[in-house]
Amino acid sequence: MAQQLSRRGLIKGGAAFASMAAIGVLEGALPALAQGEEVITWTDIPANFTTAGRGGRSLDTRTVHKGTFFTPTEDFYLVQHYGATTLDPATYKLRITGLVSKPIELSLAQLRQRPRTEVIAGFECSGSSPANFNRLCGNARWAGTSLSPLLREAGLLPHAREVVFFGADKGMESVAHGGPAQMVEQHFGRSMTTDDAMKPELLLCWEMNGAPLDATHGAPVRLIVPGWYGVANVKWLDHIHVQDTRYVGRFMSRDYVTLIGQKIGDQTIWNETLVARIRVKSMVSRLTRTGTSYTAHGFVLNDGTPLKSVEVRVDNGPWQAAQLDSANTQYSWKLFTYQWNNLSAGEHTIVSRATDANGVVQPEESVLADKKTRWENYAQFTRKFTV
Ligand SMILES: Nc1nc2c(c(=O)[nH]1)N[C@H]1C(S)=C(S)[C@@H](COP(=O)(O)O)O[C@H]1N2
Ligand SMILES: [Mo]
Repeated sequence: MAQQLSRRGLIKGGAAFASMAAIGVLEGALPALAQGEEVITWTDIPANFTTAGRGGRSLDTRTVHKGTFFTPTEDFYLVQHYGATTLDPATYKLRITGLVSKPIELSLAQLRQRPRTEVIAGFECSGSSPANFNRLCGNARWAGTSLSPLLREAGLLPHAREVVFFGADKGMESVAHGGPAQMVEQHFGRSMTTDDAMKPELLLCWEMNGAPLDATHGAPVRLIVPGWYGVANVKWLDHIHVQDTRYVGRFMSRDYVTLIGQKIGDQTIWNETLVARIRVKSMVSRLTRTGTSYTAHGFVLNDGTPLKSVEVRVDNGPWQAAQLDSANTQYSWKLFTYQWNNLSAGEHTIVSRATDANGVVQPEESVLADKKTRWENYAQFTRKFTV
């Protein structure tokens, strides 16, 4: 089964992940442990599972979350379909074109003069899955300027329906719409409705975790769409185009589409939907022990809907309430901990599930059995460890 993204498409299976060029997570310093506290190693990840990353970066195969609220920038995973692009900040221009009353072109300096806003947002690549130990996610503080006032200044025309965000990165794509396949060079592009694009939380971002955005994360400017999967957060953003029809580029129609069988009465419909807002997902990411006291640390990613509960279950015991961290914000990942005492020597399992205020419960893996595509792996993730 195809499991991951590569620079040009899919790489098959876990072993090939080792040669993957598109994604890197750097092993960073562990946060200080309390006196007598030790980290328990997961046994669900093979000890010899190693991956090489781009530019000498290496993937941390054991943890996606080392206990800090913000993912250090050098630990933040990377995905780029056409490779990383370097743009010259001195000549950079952001253009807004299409169905607007006043097209806009701004230099980086002009953009940076606009009111500064910050948002804490966590996101996950929708290709993150148990096959890669769900590591393709992170949480950061992003700063830049709000998108909606700029779109308002450009003046969306009454028949504007769709806002397309193009990156400067591009690649050759095979296009066969009712004729022989042709190779066409295309920019990375993603879109959303004008209503979604006008939401106040969207950010034209030039700063990550208090430092200038780096080239791998989309410098000089990327889009941040809090509450949406990684793919919506267009890096190297240099062109926003407004139109009256849906944009159906590769990353909106061929990739990043979820096909799942849905039972409606006695019928199953095969619904294909766009990867957009993050479906509520939690995972236990770190386990520590102090004497006979154990603490599970984990996080929830979702679309910003308030959470009703996060629960943790050890072995096949009852679901127990976890504690949410006070640092959590609407669009951050939501850290949680669960503490308990005593475990018999041997193998154990631990799993978490989150429920949002609308009553949406993170499903068991079996519920997603009829999902035929590899995106949006939000099932409960059972971890294994030995004491
Ligand atoms: N221009 C551009 N933006 C992009 C991509 C890309 O290939 N090109 N990849 C997307 C995907 S699939 C993900 S998951 C996120 C990853 O963001 P990060 O590399 O900063 O973690 O960027 C998104 N933005
Ligand atoms: Mo992604």
